[in-house]
Amino acid sequence: MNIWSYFATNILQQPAFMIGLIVMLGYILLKKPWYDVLAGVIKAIVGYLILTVGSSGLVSNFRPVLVGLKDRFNIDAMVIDPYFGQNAVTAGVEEMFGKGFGNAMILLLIAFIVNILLVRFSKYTKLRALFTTGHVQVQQASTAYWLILFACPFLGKTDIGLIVVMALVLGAYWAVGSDLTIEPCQELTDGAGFCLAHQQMFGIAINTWLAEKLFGKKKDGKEVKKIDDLELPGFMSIFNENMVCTSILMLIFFGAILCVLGKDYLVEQGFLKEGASMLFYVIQTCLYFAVYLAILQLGVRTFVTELTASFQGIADKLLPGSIPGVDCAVIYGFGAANAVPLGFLAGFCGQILAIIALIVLKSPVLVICGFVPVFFDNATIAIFANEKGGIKAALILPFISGLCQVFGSAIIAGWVQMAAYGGYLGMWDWAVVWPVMTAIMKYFSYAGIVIVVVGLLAIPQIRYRRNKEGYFMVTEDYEAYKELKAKQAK
Ligand code: ASC
Repeated sequence: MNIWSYFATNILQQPAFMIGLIVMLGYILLKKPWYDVLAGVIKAIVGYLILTVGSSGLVSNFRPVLVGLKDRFNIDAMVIDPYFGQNAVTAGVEEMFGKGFGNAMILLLIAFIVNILLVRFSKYTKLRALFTTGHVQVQQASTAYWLILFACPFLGKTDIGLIVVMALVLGAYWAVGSDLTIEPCQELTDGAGFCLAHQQMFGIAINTWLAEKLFGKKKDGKEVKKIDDLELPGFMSIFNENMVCTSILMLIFFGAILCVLGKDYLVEQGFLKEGASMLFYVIQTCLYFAVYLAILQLGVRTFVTELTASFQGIADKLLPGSIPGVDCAVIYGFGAANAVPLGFLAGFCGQILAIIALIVLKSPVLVICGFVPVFFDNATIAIFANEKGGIKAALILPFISGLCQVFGSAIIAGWVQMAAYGGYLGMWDWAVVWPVMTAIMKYFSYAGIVIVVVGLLAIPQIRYRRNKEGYFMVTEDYEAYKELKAKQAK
């Protein structure tokens, strides 16, 4: 148990070291000389840590701005954000269910083993993706722990039975969800060899599909207009450059919110020094958005090639046909860079509209936007939507996603009573997919658990049967897959 918990806290839950371990293992299996292994591991860990500086910089800089709205106007609302959700579980699970939080971490380990086994037996399960984003797994294990305890109180008699059932559900969700992102990621990155293991995996699959179906190639064969095809006239052309575009959009958007919060509030909270210039504080804070995005992209460039090159060793020897699932921010290094700020803003409009609707409808649960769902989900969805359906899809689908995040979270967190503890995870899959799974388990009890697990595991089977030839080719030989797709399209 001690070894497990040492491994869990220091490696499994720290994606940088988890990725480092995977790279080391992969290169050793490829029989690389020791110095190549060492260099690869260092680049992978440093690259991932750079990515973390970017993403946590964004979170720590902009979360207080959004949450500030709640304090400033004294709204009693729950924040939809993974960290607030995590705090809510830690604070409430004992009181609600009489079960300690420690079990949630054992759940994480067993669910991860379920994921590995499902991929190991890909011949039968048709699952190809390994989850590597441990910090996200911690948040999801906590929330799943609560949701399943709520849905299936009858499981609670023995801890072992409870955890095993939970691990089956969660492990299947991890394996099936990340697997769903394989084709969208491979097509977007031209076969870079990774997929996403995050909190909007079903969201990516569904929105990519919708983008193609609703906004994709027209009947007359004309290509759709993507963000990068947009030729803006005159002074607007400066928006073509990502850094300029992000900076200006964020200056307008966060600048307005900071002004609404007001100088007094900012000084009171310690964000702004007494007597400092408000104007330059606003400018600097907002421009940091572009700074952290640039850092994030540097991190991606540093570690992705190491990870995917070394993973070949694991795919050859240990987990045939598999690829690693990584943080959603990795995709910001690919696709149209301007989809990131645009998706964020579109998603934010959706969330605000939904929040206004909750207020008007006098919902018992009010919601405040958290930075992580509004940014990381919607920017990610926009990148995929733009690729398949162009700029319209990249604006409309994240907007709808913003509505789903708020309404879905309000409904589920109100129902399972997590709202009372101030937060809910709030990311796409957890606002849309998990509420449905929770409801099925709640109303059909044991049969519900079976429906959920079998239903999840049926997804890759159906997808495999629809494209037997290309299914494993997409991870094993992307060039051949492209040829096959071109042939199929004719
Ligand atoms: C999350 C979460 C984060 C971010 C990060 C995005 O869900 O907990 O810290 O998204 O992973 O890069």
